[in-house]
Amino acid sequence: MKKKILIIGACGQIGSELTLKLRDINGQNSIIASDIREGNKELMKSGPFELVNAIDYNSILTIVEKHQITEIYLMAAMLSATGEKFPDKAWELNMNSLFNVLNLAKEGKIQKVFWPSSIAVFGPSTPQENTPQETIMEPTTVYGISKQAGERWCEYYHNKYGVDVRSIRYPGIISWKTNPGGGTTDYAVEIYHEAILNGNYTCFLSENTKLPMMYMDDAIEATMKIMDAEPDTIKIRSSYNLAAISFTPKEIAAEIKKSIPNFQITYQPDSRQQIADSWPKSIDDTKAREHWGWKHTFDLKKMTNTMLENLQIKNSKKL
Ligand code: AKB
Repeated sequence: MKKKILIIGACGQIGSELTLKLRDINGQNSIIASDIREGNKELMKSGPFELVNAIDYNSILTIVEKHQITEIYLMAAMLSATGEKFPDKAWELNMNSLFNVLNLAKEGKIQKVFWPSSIAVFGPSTPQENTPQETIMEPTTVYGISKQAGERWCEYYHNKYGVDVRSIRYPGIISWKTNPGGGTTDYAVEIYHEAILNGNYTCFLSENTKLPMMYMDDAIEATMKIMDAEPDTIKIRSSYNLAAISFTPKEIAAEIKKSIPNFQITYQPDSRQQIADSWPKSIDDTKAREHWGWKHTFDLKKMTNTMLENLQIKNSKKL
């Protein structure tokens, strides 16, 4: 059967770049983008698009049957900060969308599922440095609770029904094309935009808040790598720890200053500080590296140069 992928949440930060990359590799008609609303021009022009409500099983089923979908990447979710404002909605979206997709796989309507988990599955009682794959997990956000519960359900569907579901725990993802929305790690994207536009940034986390982060290209590479791996190399069916870089707002600001010497940062921590304080500072991702060959390529310096160069070009085109 020919591989045909449906991406749900294709207009979001990760979904939009993942869609474009998968279309480059597999051909535009093999990748069906879908979301609750239309996305940016580049995405909409790049291939087929369907409107879908991720919490409505029948709306997904209709698209699966229409396009003879074999794999689903479920990228729709409400992130940590917005989830705290709308706990019921976050739970409904994050859990029901996952059940819809897992059930499609259980019923044999699709063959493979990618579902992203997050470092938000960890909590204040988790060891914060080099957080192990298996450790205490007591998340304190609705988003984190939904991701942790989701991980258990993924493993359950794999063990009980043989569902081929694969998952990674994304850290904060940094990119210049599409903005993130509603996350605690979003500052690490905003800071580059503000550095280029205004030369200063007021950070909503305190200067020494260290968090695990990753440049988008690495996140996309990891996603494609785990999905292409032979099934027996995927030994963890809940979700894999995944790491690249860890830094604080002070450290990213210092790196930006190397290119923009007058850049100024000030700190006004808000409610997101408490979320950040409950998460790991660095992650041990040995198992992902050993089992399916994960490795990252972007460090803080390379990522900063790439972000600043591309945002300069993007902004000069707007003028
Ligand atoms: C968030 O900040 O909520 C997300 C995440 C770490 O999953 N970027």
